[in-house]
Amino acid sequence: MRAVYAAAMAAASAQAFANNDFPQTIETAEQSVVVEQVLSGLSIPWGIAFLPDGKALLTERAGTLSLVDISAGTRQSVNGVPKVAARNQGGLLDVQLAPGYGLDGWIYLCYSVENDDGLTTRISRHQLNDTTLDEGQVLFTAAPFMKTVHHFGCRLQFDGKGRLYFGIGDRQERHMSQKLNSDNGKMHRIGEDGSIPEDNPFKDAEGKPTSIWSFGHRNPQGVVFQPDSDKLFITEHGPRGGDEVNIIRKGQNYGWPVITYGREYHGPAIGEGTQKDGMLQPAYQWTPSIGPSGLIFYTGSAFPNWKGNLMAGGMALSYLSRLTVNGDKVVEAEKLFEGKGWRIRDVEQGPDGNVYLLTDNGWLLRVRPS
Ligand SMILES: [Ca+2]
Repeated sequence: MRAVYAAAMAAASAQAFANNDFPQTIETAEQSVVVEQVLSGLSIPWGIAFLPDGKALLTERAGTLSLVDISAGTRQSVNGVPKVAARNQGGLLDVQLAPGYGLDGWIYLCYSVENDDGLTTRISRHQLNDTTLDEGQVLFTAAPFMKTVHHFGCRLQFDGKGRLYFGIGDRQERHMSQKLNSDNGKMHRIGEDGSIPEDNPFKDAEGKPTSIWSFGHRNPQGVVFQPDSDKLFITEHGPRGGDEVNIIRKGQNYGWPVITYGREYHGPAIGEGTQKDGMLQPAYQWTPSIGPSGLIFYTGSAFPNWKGNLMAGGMALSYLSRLTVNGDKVVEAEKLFEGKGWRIRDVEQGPDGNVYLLTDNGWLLRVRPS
């Protein structure tokens, strides 16, 4: 028995060792790829955004923003990052460039902050001078602050028409997702300057529009527009099972916690089943949960067979989910890099058309054609 155990451990550690060797050539359904390590030693890298000069900004959840020289494989710390509350799932989360970055220079950050009432998610924008961020402008602070340390959202996506979209999780108070009097459990839409668009679907008690764009969400993560359509795709974390891809439509209810394909972590069903009138169905659902993170539509020319596919990072099941979309449905799914043990926290397409991954091992990886 002991010998069997020792052999199993040796095999496991040999595999783990092999998984840490780069570059690696990996066969996938469509083609052979090479995975290279650009950076290692990061602490829960959470988001990456490529600058026009080919460098990138990279967040680590504990609160560090770095300027990465991708070709040299080096990074410099950026000063002036807002103070974040790095507690459990909270901390410095996403980074995005304004669509007009080349002209206006705005860099958007999303992170958790704390006061006496608890924590919440905040978005601000800043100018980067050399390696220092200015004080910037706070654009959005989700209400209310809460003592829980989970389900903050928050990935940022622009539509290129002056609007910024992002999700805020239910903060583990699931009833909030169905009520329009809090920001939790919602997708939001604000102006690039933080203003609330007049044509948003819901009004507050005083008749003013709110930032809420859709509701009934558990913990939205990836947010991306489909190229050549106006469809907004998101991923969200289910409970045990029932992680979802949703196509977001203005003012609609996505069901949580009334309908879900997931269950309580201790086993029982949640809510009223999987379908209900007035609540939209997901375009796809993962059971068991993959723990989706960053999300892109691949548009590059480096991988012609992946063009137009959704790619969702998976943390719980440690693979990159490549999804073929047809209309409003996901019709095919491939598990890329399964069995490697890479918890994939973010996925981005580089200006070179290669695919970049952030993993909880503390790596920035480049995936290129072999
Ligand atoms: Ca749902």
